[in-house]
Amino acid sequence: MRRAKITIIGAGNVGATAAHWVASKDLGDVVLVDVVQGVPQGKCLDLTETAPLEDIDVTLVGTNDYAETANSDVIIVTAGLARKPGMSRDDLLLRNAEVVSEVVRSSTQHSPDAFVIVVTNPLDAMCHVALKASGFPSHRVVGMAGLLDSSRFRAFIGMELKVSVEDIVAFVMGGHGDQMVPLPRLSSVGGIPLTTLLAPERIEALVQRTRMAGGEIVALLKTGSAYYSPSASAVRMAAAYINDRRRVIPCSALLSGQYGIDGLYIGVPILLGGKGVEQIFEIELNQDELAAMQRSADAVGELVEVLNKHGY
Ligand code: TXD
Repeated sequence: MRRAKITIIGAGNVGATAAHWVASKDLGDVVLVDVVQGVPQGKCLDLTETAPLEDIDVTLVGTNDYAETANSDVIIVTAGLARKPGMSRDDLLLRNAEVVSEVVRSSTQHSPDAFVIVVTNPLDAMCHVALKASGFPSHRVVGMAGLLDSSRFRAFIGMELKVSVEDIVAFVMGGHGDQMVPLPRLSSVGGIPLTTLLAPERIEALVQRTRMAGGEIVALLKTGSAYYSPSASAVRMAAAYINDRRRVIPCSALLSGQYGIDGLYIGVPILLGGKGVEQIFEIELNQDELAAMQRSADAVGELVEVLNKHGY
């Protein structure tokens, strides 16, 4: 059987760590691409030299040439600038649109059947850029954000209740940014509603921390943004596709009327399997939650308008 081939574009913190997760999970062969000469090659060589220690057989190739990515099953897009302290995700918009457009066009030419996972910020807007640059159907272009945001929410609930994160389901929808929509009402611990386990003000504090979790790490690191959990989330999504896991997870997907939103990428629960986005779940939201989704969609819509004006 042919091994899965996973192209990761951007050999920075998220991209290189994603390569590490792919290798450590033996998920498939990796091609790591960057504009910077030597860095993807050096990082892949270093990872290759861990293979004897970790007892893994994956091949890792670092390159600056998209020809090497040909016939990839999955393309993970992390190329771009990371947020600096004080910089909003939206400041990155046009700079990263240029990068994402270029790298998606170059990579999808060589892998016309690939599943594209966008990681670069501002996330939901970059999904639009990737969709257009690839010309792919929308079920093969998704964004990674909700899985990370819900993992952060789960981690914070676990820390608060001192219980295993394994038993925690935390629900986060909406755009990736300050407008995300964590839903405590649909979150639970071992099947017990979160709202019966914690006081409303504690839940609100955890929700706020989840909203600001990316910024919390930027403020601590000072020279970059989070990368362990973002890369792990992207690789989980790649695994769901490659192994046809049919997982139900939040991802940024193109909506066509669900939640009253049409033609915008936004975080929603999807069924992620071997065909990509196989279903978008439209769950019942109360009025406040729907309004929060709409605010989130408006924020994404504004960015998409700017992108459209600039030809992306
Ligand atoms: O939840 C999420 N979606 C995110 C998104 C969570 C964390 C990080 N998120 C975003 O991912 C972040 O805001 C950035 O937009 C990307 C990548 O973050 P990372 O921390 O990996 O940034 P780095 O370390 O600066 O790496 C970016 C790499 C770097 O090696 C550049 O040389 C490369 O991208 N780069 C390119 N590669 C190929 N082609 C082009 N044109 C290019 N431009 C830059």
